[in-house]
Amino acid sequence: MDIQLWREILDPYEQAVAELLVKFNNLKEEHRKKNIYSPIESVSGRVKTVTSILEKMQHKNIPFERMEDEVEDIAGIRIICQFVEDIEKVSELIDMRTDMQVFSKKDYLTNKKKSGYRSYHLIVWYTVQTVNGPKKIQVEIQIRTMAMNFWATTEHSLQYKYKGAIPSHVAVQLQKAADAIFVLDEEMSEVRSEIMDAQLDSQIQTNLVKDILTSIENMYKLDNKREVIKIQDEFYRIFQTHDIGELERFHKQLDIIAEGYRAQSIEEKN
Ligand code: 0O2
Repeated sequence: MDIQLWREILDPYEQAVAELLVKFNNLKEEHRKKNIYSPIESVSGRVKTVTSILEKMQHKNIPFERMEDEVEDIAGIRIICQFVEDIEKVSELIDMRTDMQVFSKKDYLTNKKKSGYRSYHLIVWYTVQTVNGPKKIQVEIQIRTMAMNFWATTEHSLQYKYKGAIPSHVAVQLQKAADAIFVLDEEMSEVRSEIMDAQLDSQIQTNLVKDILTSIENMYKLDNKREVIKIQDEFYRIFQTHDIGELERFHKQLDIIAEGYRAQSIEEKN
């Protein structure tokens, strides 16, 4: 096989990863804009390297003609969550989608791997549009918490270092670390609602401040500059009180004032 053929095979997988990154980041962004807690903390993706594909084929005795059917993770998306509970939520969001079809699930949360690995894997069908028409490919979506990801990333590097034969004393240490990660995730779950509330408050404040400043800027463009400077000073005063309720009231008042400014400006133009 020559290099050109590999590129041709892998191109649709590159495309799928790029598209899915945009889609999952949009999903996260949509939550943020609507002031809803996002179960997605971050998303990354990769196309498996040729070396890694060949190693897997060799390890599992997969003939070349079966590669695209049997190497399920040529395209891989990793979704990182803050809490274990978010993993199920993300999985439900994926189940609801019509642009990908889940056809297999691997639950390494309830059944952790011998290595200590914990994660939730979905294999989905995803169709990319290519110059040769639509191509349906498999994508592996790994969903795990930040803590699980920390463990998996570290262990993966060690697997690479020891070429899959991690010495037993290191494996024992990794098992202990995996147990500690499990406890950490459980403890974080206990303060989940408190953390979520704090994050939502901060998100609401960020969106409010952005809206208020846009309003002030728009009013400034419509003249009455001295008045608008007074409004801005009032905003800074309220901002310093750290009172979201006050900020919300100010935002509502500002909407009414801005509406008045707009009406006045239309009248003046006519
Ligand atoms: P890379 O470099 O991430 O591409 P199976 O025969 O079903 O047990 P299979 O087909 O590899 O094995 O599927 P599985 O177990 O769902 O694993 C797919 C991917 O999950 C792996 O891809 C890893 O990314 C991750 N994974 C699975 N087990 C472990 C583990 O013990 N430790 C770590 N760190 N990651 C794991 P690749 O091809 O191994 O690697």
